[in-house]
Amino acid sequence: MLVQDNDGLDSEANYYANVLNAKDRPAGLKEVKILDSTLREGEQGVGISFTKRQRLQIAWMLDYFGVDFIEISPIISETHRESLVEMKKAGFSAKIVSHGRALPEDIEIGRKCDVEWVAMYHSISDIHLKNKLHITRDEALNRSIRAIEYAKSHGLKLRFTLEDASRANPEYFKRFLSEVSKAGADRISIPDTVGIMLPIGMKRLVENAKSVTKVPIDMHCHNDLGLALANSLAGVEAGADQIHVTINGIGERVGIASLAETTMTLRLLYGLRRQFRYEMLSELSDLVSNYTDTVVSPNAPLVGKNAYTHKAGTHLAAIIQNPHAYELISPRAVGNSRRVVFGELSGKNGAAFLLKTFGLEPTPETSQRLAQGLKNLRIGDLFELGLTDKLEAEAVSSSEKVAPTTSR
Ligand code: HCA
Ligand code: CU
Repeated sequence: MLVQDNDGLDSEANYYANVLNAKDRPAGLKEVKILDSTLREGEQGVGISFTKRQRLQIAWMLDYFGVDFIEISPIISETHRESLVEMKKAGFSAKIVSHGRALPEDIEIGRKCDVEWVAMYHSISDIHLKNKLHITRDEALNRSIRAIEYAKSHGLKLRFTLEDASRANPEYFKRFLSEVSKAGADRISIPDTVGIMLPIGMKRLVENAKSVTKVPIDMHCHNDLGLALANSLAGVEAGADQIHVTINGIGERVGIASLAETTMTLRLLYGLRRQFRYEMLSELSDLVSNYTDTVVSPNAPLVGKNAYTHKAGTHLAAIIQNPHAYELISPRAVGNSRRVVFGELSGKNGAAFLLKTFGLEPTPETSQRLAQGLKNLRIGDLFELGLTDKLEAEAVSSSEKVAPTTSR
């Protein structure tokens, strides 16, 4: 095995980048929690509907992976309610959250399933109040406080979500937050429901929240502009201590931050020392894509098929010496695997590797000729090979025969 340094998680190669990223952040950041909403937000994704068995298996695996909360909405259907009950019976370490509207009847459904935590949401933006709920700001607040009091009077822990918070009037947002906190919310979710925020805006929003409440804050960021993870992290830097994710980032429209990207970024770039089973990430991703009709993009970070596929000969030459030349972390750290594409970009290093794989002894001349031959074919990528540990070892010995390389 070529990788010796903890799969690159603490690679020295990243030193200067880490200085620029200011890796050593305040101790608080080492405490970030993860709420997985694959079974709630995820099921709101197009084409996604799990069976009870699938839900239970996903929950088992998420619990084993190490998330703090698993969210599901028992108000959707009887099978969702039954799934929640089974999840409760399974005795997970993760806490189960029953998600619903800020209405006593929704809270009651969760309560009957014997949950400790309920989550309730209420819109607070003017567009939602006017065009979705047809109520005034005061009515929205009163309704929410009544729901919180109902939950509290039944001894439940509750998270209150200020839906569409990023587009709400800032004064109303603060007033709402402080009232909700006073009424007894145990956590508060500040979602970017339509994915409109920039990281700097999200930081300000959380700072505004922090100026009026001490209740712990969740980040729930939608990915409409591809900024879900960046915005979640900005919120965390401003003091939020939990991020909502789903496997493969699935959810309403284009979804929210993904479990893999979020947990690995926290580990790699923020030095979070949580004991997540990162090596399950690819399996979790495959599981959800198999259970749904959703294909994971080959370009998906960490878990995509191309995340560890190397093509240019110069890259291949470098990674067979030290994979961290072009890989942040080892594929095995996230349960993925390394591949090499052969074709017109292979160069003499790729050609030498290929000769060796086919049982031929590469020399500088034969490698050069094969490289030229691959180029002359003019058909781009020819084929792809999984790079096992054995092949890697052989690759090193073949590259030593071709060295020195002039292309770097
Ligand atoms: C929804 C809205 C929500 C809630 C988020 C949360 C959002 O679909 O119910 O409860 O933290 O994006 O605002 O997903
Ligand atoms: Cu959402």
